Amino acid sequence: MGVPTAPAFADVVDLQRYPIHDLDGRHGVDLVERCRRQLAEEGVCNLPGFITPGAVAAMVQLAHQLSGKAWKSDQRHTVYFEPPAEGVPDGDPRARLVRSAKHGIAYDYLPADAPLRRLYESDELTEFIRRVLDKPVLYRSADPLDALQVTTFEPGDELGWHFDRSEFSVTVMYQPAERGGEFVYVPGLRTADDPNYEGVRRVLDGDPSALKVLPSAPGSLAFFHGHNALHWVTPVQGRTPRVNSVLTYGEVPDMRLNDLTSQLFYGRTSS
Ligand SMILES: O=C(O)CCC(=O)C(=O)O
Ligand SMILES: [Fe+2]
Repeated sequence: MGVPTAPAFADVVDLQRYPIHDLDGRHGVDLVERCRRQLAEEGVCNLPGFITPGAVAAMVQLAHQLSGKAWKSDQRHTVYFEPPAEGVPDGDPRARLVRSAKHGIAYDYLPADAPLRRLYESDELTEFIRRVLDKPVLYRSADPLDALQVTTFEPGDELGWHFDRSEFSVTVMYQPAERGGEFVYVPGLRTADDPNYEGVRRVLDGDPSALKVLPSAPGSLAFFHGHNALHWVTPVQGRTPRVNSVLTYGEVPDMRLNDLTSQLFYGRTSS
C-alpha cells in the first residue's frame, strides 16, 4: 500500500470539521446529508469555518494586491436581468430597475497556488458540491475569467435585488464589511410554475416580513438556490471592503460567459 498523500487543499479547508477528502466515510456521509437538509429546508446551506483562517488571510491579501486589476462595473438591471418590460401594470417588477456595482478580479489573474484556486480546481470539492446538490454530473465552469473570481465591494458597492440566471451558487466569504454588505434573501419566492410577481413587488416596495440574512463570518462557504430566492447584497459602508468569491459550476462541461456579460463584468472577453 502506498503512503496516502495529503490533498492539495489540506491547508485550505478545515478537514476535521468538513472531511470533503473522505466523502464515503461516516463523517463525510453525515456532512452531505446535513447540507442537503439545510438547503431543502432553508434555501441556503451555510458552512462556517469551512476555509481555514490562514487561507482566508491569504485571499484577503491577494485581493488587496490585485486591486489594480479589478474591473469596476456599475449598472442598472431588472431583477430578472432582462430588458425592462413595457405595457405591464404600474409597479410590476418586470419593469423596475435596481443597481449593481462591484469590483471583479478575474480567475486568470489568480496565481495557480492561490488557496481558493487549489481548492476550486480539486475534484474533491466538485464532488462534494455535486453530492450536496444531488446532480448526476457537475462540471467546473470552462470560463477563463469567470470560473472563480474574487469580488471586492468597495464603500457604496452593492448588488441590487435579483434572481440568478443559474440554478444555484456557491460562495466563499473572506471579509465582511464593517457595516452593510449583507446578503439578504427571500427563499423560494418564486417557483418554476409561479413567478409570483405580486410577492416580488412587495419585496421591492420594502416589505421586510419575509427577509432573511445569511450569516457572513470569514471562512464561510455557502450554497444557495439563487434562481428562486430573490436576493440582495446591501450597500457597503465603512472603510473595509467586502471580499468574497463565487465558485461557478454547471451541468454541461463547456460553460462560458457570453461576450456581452464577460465585457460587463471583466472589461474583456476570453476568446
Ligand atoms: O456576493 C454575494 O454574496 C452573492 C453574489 C450574487 O448574488 C451573484 O453573484 O449573483
Ligand atoms: Fe446572485
